[in-house]
Amino acid sequence: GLTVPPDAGAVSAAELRERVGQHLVFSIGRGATAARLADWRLALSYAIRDRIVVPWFQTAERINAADRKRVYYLSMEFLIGRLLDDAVANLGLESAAREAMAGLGVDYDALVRDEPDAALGNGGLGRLAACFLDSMSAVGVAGLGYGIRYDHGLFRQSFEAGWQAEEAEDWLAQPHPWEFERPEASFPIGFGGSVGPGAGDAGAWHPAETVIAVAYDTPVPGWQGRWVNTLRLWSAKPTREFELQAFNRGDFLGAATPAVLAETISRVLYPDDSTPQGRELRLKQEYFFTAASIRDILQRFERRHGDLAALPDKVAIQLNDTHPAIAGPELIRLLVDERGLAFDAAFDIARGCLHYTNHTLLPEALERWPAELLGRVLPCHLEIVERIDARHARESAAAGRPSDDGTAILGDGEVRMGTLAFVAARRVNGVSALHTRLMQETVFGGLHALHPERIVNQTNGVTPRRWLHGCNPPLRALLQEAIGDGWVADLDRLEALVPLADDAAFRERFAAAKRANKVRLAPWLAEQAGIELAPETLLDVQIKRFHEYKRQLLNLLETVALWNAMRQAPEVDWTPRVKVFGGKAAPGYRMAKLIIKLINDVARTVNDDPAVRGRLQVAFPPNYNVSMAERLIPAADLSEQISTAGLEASGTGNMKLALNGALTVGTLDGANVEIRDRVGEENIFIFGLTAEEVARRRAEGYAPAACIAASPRLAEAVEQIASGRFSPDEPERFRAIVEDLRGHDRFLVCADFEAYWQRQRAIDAAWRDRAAWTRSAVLNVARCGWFSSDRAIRGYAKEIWNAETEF
Ligand code: DL6
Repeated sequence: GLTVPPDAGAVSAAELRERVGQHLVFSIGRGATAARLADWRLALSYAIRDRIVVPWFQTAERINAADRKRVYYLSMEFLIGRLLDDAVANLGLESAAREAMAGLGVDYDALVRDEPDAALGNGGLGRLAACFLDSMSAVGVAGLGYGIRYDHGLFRQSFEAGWQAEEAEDWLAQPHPWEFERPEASFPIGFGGSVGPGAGDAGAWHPAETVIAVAYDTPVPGWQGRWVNTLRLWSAKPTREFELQAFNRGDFLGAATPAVLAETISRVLYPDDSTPQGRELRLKQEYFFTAASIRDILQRFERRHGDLAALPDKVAIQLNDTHPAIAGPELIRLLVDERGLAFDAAFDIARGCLHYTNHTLLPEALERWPAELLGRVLPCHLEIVERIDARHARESAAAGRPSDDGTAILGDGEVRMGTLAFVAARRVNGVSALHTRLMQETVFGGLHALHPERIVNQTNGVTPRRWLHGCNPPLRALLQEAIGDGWVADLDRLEALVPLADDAAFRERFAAAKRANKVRLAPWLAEQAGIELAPETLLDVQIKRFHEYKRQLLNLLETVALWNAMRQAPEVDWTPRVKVFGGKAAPGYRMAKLIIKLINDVARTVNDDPAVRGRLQVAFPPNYNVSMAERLIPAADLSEQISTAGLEASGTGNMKLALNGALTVGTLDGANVEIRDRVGEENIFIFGLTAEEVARRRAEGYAPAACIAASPRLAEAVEQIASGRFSPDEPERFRAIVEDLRGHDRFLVCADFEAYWQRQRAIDAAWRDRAAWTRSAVLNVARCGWFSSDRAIRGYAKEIWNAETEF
């Protein structure tokens, strides 16, 4: 029979305190008097981790005993953030942990804040992977995440005279208490070399270079510790640490070279978001973690099962974007070269297991590798890609499709990874209803015609544990009193709040929770950005990666126009606002970095201007990350989701903010559409061109100059930027921005400006009727339960993976 885990959280404060004391001495090697905050944090983390290990084993036992289908989530990025508070909450140990630490004279909150963010991701795609890990444990999917254990995660951002500067991030400088090194779980991974005659036959590939992938496992406890999955991250190690002969010759650098070269592979996360990487190292990273994961998956399967044809019944592999798309060729290679299957049989097995999530339609973000590079780094895989392409062409021809329908994997000397992932997958999904429809109609139109059943939608979601229960204690407490805590594991229960939106007393308490979050934020915002946040001020936030299509520039132009309007009409009773920007730009993305500088220059000008004091302030706290999001989101009143329609695949920040009672100002893009459908048109501020209108405007030959000429406030703002109003020391500084706005404006900032301005003034007015505003905010919370990542994971399990959920 199955062993049911005991209540994992069953530990008293006294017992926990005892365990922390023991870990401090015996795991950290420090006495209480000498212990620093980090020592206490590590000691508590180990004591908490102890509570996870038994349920972790028991989960594995249950999965094995029931021979459950396993789900493998392959992702180049996991943007996890801090783990201590999350683990404590999942185990229901908050009061025990607080009491235990208070008894030891240590402030629990300071300890939580001491933990560095695990920032092994860039943005949405990586954070989605982290939410999905949490939800796979919460609903009880037999899931395992695979990724890379980067020594350095996403860079630390600072501002030097308003310009973004990047510094290496250092999350492993102190011991990382959540992981277990598994030196026995390691695989040699080859690169380069040659393919012997008869490629695709046994042992045909002779790599020139080999590194070892070593596993590090982190347990991922679900809600109430009922189920614990694993995140397995691979680290690159040399096959030989050290060249002793070189050392003996006195060549000390040469002696260390093999280690340095090998370890380079897992050294650093590529900081680029939505831009392709033409770098050989990036390709090696992708193959490195994918190959190690596929071998691990096959090994686990073969320990229990004999017949490889049963692989699709027992294994579902989800490719998070195309970064692990080499999984198809790799799995086929292992089945053909090392297991002796015929190519077609191997292809069918691979296609039975693999699934691919697309996260962007931006042409420049779709991965393509030069065939020459792929052939050099992975010669055997290039040959397999050619065979997959040939088979795809045969299927296409048999279905009567023209041979030049643009769906070939190889073309123009490149390998199109999106096409490869599509062809080798059983299901391909988009991440919002609109995005999925656009996939079918545009980028994957030809492939969709050939395989009309393949593309399905799974709208993104966010974990309610971190993004409501964890980050918003005042609202959590109010919800507990009003509707209990069933919503934490079943977010649809928030609907019970709907009638309370009309209850004035409840609204007052809801508004008080929001106010408490703003009061909590204020000192931090003052310290980070020199801003005074009064609780009655409308807190307007745009927090996300910097990209032109996300249009931080539209928000900034409106800020400048508002500043002008306030100066020109000081007698008007303006609605006071603090605008917060947060986000990083890829280090090589010049335009995004120039926009960051412009925001900082405008912020300085506006914040120094006594004419708008107490009315308009602009804050740009540096180094936006998961922990900063956890601070800002509960306090926000207004959520800026203003991308050019058709370009934001989904968004997840939009869901987090609405779930915490911020109203959205947004375009009909990505999941904004579904947020509107749920919260109701009257509780969201939609503006601007639709995806269809954007396409039409572009097809007609869009000219931004006409939009600028038609809007005196936009013209004034652009002219001020052009003339150096915000950069008197260098009037030409923002020329590239101005020229682009006037001449090209690829993301239709000017076309949407007036609609956005009007919407913002409607928001100013709406803020003045606080009862109505709060009513809308309550309804946003009440109706956003559907955006739980638990719902998304149940959808994947049922409609894509064909896998069971335990809870
Ligand atoms: O699906 C997660 C997330 C979406 O919510 C965002 O809309 C989308 O921009 C983002 N994409 C990426 C990078 N894309 N690539 N490749 O993070 O995915």
